[in-house]
Amino acid sequence: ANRVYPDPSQVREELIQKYPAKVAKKRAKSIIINDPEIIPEVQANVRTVPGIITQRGCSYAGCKGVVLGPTRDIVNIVHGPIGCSFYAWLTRRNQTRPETLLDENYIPYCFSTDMQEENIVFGGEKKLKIAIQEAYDLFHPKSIAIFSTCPVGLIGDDVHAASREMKEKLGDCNVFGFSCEGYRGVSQSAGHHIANNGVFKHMVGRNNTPSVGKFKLNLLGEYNIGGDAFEIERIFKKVGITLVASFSGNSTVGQIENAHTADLNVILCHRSINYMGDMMETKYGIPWMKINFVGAESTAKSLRKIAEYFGDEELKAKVEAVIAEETPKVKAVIEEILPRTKGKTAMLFVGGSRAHHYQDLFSELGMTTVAAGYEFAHRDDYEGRDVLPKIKIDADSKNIEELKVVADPDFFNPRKTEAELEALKEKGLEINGYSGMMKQMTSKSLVVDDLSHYESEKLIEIYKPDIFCAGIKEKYVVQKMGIPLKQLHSYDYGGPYTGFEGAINFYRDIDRMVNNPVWKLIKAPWEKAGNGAGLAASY
Ligand code: CFN
Ligand code: HCA
Repeated sequence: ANRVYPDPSQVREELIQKYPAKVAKKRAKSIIINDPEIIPEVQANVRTVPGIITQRGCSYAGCKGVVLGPTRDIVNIVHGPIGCSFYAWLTRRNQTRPETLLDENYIPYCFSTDMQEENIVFGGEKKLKIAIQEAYDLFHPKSIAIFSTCPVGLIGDDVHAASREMKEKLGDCNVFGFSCEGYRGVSQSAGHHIANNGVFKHMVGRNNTPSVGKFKLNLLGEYNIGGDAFEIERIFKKVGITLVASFSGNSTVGQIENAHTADLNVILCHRSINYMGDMMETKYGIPWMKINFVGAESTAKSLRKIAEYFGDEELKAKVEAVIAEETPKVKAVIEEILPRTKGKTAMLFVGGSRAHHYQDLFSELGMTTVAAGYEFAHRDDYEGRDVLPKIKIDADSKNIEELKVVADPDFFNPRKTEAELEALKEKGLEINGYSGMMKQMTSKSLVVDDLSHYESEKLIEIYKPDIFCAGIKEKYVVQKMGIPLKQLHSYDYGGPYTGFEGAINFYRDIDRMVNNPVWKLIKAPWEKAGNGAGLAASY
């Protein structure tokens, strides 16, 4: 446990020294030595230098896979070559639970127009319309969504016109398209934005049936990976909170169309869905607040924040009772595991929110995050929305059609007055504000945006962390270096990891990984004779 950490400025040098001068200069702006008091500026959401092996994915992934993918009763047709649909088929582990066997669930299916050279030359709209008709004839779904892949933008197929035409023709099916060509923007992040705009424009507000319940909210930025949403639903039910709609874990078209009848939006993954929170606030007067159900303490804190928002004594008492009931089980597992995990180190390089949120679970196990970063987050996710004076225009927004959202006089209903919001703020309940990753990380830890493959190998050689958290592309390379890798995207085969039960699952999985003797049987590259490990050798 008595580790000596390397000098972070030397590490930073080591990470960039092999790059050509121009690349090194650019990468240096994304490799930051943390200071939680000052919060230094991080370069984020900029183009990856071509040639660098990035962890990032594409805009289509962010739109189709991330935001729309988890809604079970939309037929999602991918307009493009078959690979784009095939490689996004069930890989994200977003689970769903139809209420009856007769309920629609298209998540297990893989729909594609299977674009060929002929369509590239002569256009693919005709084929797309035939595909929409075929899906309709086979399934009679409520909704069909069309997703553009790179070639669609290059040849100029108009998926929106095709969707409008087919919507008119079919009559009882909502058909809409997304211009989420993979190359748009700099990462998945652009796809989130495109998805938010489309869902808001084509789905939210279509069903005005008032929702029932005393405390009605929407859960935004939760995608039911490994069953996370099931655990959150269990807790909401226990405390008496009504979940009107989820964006979009375990969700249905009906929920999303009715979402504007809720009283509050709570946001878990701010990166992927903040646009929706803002647009719903402007049009319907529904305030949003950041919560976090990753980590037992964060879960308790978030429940208290929600109860405080509604200001109802009965709800507050219920929340306290549930926390009191659930916490001892969590504490007992921590007590058992802590002696084996305390003092160990972790690195987290994931997406746009988990590299921050999962640090809570590690600190509950007494583990320190020595380096972390997002693949595609923006400066506010690092520095905190409250730190930045004014959020800069997103680099990925340049390609995105911005919706002109205005208040709907029939539905605009400010759920809290200015004075009430002010009073909540005084209690430390920030509405529309939150802190980013850096405020929570220790001084001198490393924060690296859009980590490259090369940099990840260097970091591992230098720090030899006890666990590395990333995705499938990193997993086996890192494990061959003798370091266990936990996938924080798919959770490998595990989960749920949210809420109280989820925290327990996570502690047990991490204990099994970091204390597994198998890693000592592997010779890491730096342990092999004649394989100099650079800076690592001096620590
Ligand atoms: S489920 Fe979310 S939590 S939505 Fe986002 S930023 Fe991805 S798919 Mo992978 S696991 Fe990851 Fe986050 Fe939000 Fe997932 S950290 S990269 S686009 N993400
Ligand atoms: C995506 C989805 C992904 C990929 C995960 C990974 C996910 O970005 O396209 O790289 O292992 O969570 O499934 O982030």
